[in-house]
Amino acid sequence: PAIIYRKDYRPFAWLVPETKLDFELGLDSTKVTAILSVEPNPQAEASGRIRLNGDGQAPLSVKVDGEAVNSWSVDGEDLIIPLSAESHEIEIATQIDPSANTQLEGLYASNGMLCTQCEAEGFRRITYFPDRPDVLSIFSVSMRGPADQFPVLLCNGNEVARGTTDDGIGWADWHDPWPKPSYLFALVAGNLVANSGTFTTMNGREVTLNIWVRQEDLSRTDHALESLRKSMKWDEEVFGREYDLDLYNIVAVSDFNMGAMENKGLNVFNTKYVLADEDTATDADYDAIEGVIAHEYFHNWSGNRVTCRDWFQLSLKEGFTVLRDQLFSQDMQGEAVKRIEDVRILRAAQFPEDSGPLAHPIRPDSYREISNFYTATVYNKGAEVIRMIRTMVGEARFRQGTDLYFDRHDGEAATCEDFVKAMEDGAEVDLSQFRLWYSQAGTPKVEASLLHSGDTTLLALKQEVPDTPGQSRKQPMVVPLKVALFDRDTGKHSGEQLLILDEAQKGFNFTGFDKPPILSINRGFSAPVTIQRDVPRDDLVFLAANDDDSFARYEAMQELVVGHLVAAARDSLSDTERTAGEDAIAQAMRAILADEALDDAMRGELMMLPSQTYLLEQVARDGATADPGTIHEQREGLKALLGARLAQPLRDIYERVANVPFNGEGARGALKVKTQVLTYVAASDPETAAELAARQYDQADNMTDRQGALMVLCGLDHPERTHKLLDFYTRYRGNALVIDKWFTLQALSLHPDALEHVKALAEHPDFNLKNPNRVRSLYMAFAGNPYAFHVESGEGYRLIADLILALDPINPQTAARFVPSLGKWRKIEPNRSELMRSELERIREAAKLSRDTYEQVARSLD
Ligand code: B3K
Ligand code: ZN
Repeated sequence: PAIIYRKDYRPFAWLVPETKLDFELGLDSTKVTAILSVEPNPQAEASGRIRLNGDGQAPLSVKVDGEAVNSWSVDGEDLIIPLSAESHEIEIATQIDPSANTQLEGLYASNGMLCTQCEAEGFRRITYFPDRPDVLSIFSVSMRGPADQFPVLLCNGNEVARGTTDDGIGWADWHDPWPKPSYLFALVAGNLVANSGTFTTMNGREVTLNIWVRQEDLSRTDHALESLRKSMKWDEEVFGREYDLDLYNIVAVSDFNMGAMENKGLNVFNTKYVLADEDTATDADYDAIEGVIAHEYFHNWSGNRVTCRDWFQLSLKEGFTVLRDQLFSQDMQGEAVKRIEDVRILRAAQFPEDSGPLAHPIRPDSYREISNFYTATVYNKGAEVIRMIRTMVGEARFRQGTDLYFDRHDGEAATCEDFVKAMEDGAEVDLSQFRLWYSQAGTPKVEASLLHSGDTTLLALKQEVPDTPGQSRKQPMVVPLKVALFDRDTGKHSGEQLLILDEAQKGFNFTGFDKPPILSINRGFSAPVTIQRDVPRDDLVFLAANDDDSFARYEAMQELVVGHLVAAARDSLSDTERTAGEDAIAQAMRAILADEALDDAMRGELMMLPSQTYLLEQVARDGATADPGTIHEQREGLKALLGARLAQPLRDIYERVANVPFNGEGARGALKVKTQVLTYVAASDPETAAELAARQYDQADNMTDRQGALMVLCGLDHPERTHKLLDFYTRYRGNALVIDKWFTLQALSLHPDALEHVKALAEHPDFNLKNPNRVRSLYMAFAGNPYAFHVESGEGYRLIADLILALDPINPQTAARFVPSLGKWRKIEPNRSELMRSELERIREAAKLSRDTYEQVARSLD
């Protein structure tokens, strides 16, 4: 497949001021008539024809200015119509089969309803159109279909009229006053009910809010509705953004390729990010719903009012909107814990991407299939990059920058460069060198060392941006680092400072210390870099107990454990060092358990050991390879050791938190700590853990408790495991989202037979390759279970490769998402590495591979 380059961008030759769409709806056959009013684009080179994108269809008829034309031709999937350089009306009829659309792109059937997904290039599967984000049009839509099947008919914007004919055909006309690109188009037809409410905007506009679901799900929509209201209010207060229609519809569908979609006035959501009640959703589920509802709402400005010029600019809307949703959730859920969670996600998903074969800058230079670039780099690193600007200029100037950006580019399709320029002008800052964050891939490494003499300490910083595919010899970046220096005697620091490292090496002097101070660096994770430093263990123990920056406190604990486990996994620990490391970690953990000033939500974070995936990345640093088996053993060994040594304090704390009533003060933190404690007990004393977990399961009055208990039981070879899994299945049978959890818990488990369990679950009657949530619940969980996925025989790799091959013809976008798990092969020890690589080769050899999967496999093998 052809490679598309950012440098090749040209504006489209035509403008499409208006688009009229007519749908005759049916699950198996929908007829679409599109009327496009077009005129030559004065900003582009004139052309004697118009190219309209299509995908998998043929025109039934083509008319220009009311006259049928036969002179059209097809080039690849596109339709080419000869056209003189003046205004015209083009009318095209097509017919599609939504039931046969298993890719879930374009118009498709789900559970008897019809819905759409158009970003990035799905609209061309509905009708021929210039399907690119820089062509903005005003859409009017008419639709009709059997009223009993589709009593609710929704589209973007406002409903103009609706009715039912005598012969039972329901119809509706919709109009969206805001010009938009085709990727924001949406249509929904089905038997749905709404949880409705209102929101009054800061200028007094009353907006009707609807959360549309199937009747049986209605009782689980209050949280989504409330989250929407909070998002609308917050965006007014914090970014000055007001909603711009009288209606905001959200529809939940159970077959969906990702989380949700920000279509103008008609968001389509995965049920996973809408439905919640205490019996079926965990605290984490509640938070995720709030975050995704906010994210899609915030897109109304960062994405819809100001959209992207081309798909290389994706981070313009996604990076910025992720930052906006993170800041919102920090305000709703608490800043400290939210920041730690966001960094954990970045490290788990983005760092491996940045150090692997799929590394790309947040603004990529080329792609074959744009769906492959909805990545943690574009989203999460994109958010970090804008967060750094905010850190450097401060909140007030940042707001001046975003105000100018929205004002300057409202109604336009903009670029990342436009955003940076608006920031420079609005926030009054020079971002010339900072722009490198948009073009250079790879996670910068910063080396920090302290040199002390007299009363002066020199902090020496060195940075290096590693080579990535297609990019070597990189320029030094602008790295904003928040630091504080703790006085060894008083245990205090005299204020946090922001240091800007913008050269390959730079030194900073601090005076007034009799002894070498203790360095707290990259506080709040002010820059998305890895810090490398030689630091005395005792300093980390001190910071883990005392740092006043919550993130830095968490980080000190992580650094302590990572340093120890990486050395252990590399087999480079002497017996004395091993003992010293274990003692230090146990001492730090004991202090965390005992700290009465600490709230439990934060305690739960501090108790969490670095994941095996993160450890693997650290072991495989600088071209080394890692043995996942050893990492697993060492990490489990440490857990068992801590569980045994801290048995009493762990039991005490378990009893305390177990008595905090659900929904009472501090309940969320208590629930988190409770399950954390169980994971340590499970490693050191499985029999006691099974007993505690079984009781926690039985007494649970909420899903957080129940799922936590079942998670622990799933890892144990104990009869309670079987009992509770059966109970859970029976209790929640028929509730797809909870049954997804049932699959996931087994696929993610530490049980020695997890791989066998996954193979059996793939044959379970509830398993279904056509439903992305179900596929992810089993196989994404499995691919993220390092112990089971990396079994020495290579069977785990084969399982994922077989899945990719089976899923690719059904849903290529979802299939391609599994490739990166095998693409890690260069970081793994030689035997396993060879097995992984040969599975990738087997996939590449397959007869008919989608563009999605082909691109990911080819890049992974390069
Ligand atoms: N913009 C959509 C993602 C579309 C993915 C297309 N493959 C959801 C979001 O980021 O809000
Ligand atoms: Zn988004």
